[in-house]
Amino acid sequence: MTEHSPETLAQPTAAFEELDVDAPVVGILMGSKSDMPAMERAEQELADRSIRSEVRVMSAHREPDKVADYARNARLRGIKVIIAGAGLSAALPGVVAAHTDLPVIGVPLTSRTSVAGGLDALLSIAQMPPGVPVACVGVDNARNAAVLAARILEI
Ligand code: RP5
Repeated sequence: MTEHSPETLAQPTAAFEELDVDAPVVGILMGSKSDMPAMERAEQELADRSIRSEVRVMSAHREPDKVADYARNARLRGIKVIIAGAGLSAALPGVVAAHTDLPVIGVPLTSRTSVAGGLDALLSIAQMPPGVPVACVGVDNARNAAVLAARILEI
């Protein structure tokens, strides 16, 4: 019979206690607070499917270190898919994909000074170089990003 000291028994118990069953599996990012109305549709679609998500505002251009930290830590925190919406020169999804190998879904957004109805953001997200993929949904179509995330998760 194997003998267990109180110390060895305590280790698995402590590890189990650290598991957070409510931890989000999808990260929803956006470059500005002004993107929130469009991106809330992704959060709603995921909630309707009982998929846990978290919402964060961070700009690839204005807060590059914050974006890199989030992307690098996402997998360890239990995130499985990242949805990133941005307008104008929409670098956020690509920068996130540069710092993680999790699937990243980009949402090109229109904003007050968009060019050609969001074509600027659409091309910024879709035209990633080979080896650093970002999935791209339609302009302002955050709901489709959530549906695609659900399919990736097979939920
Ligand atoms: C992008 O610039 C954001 O994603 C947003 O769509 C756009 C405008 O941002 P604000 O000027 O409203 O902060 O970075």
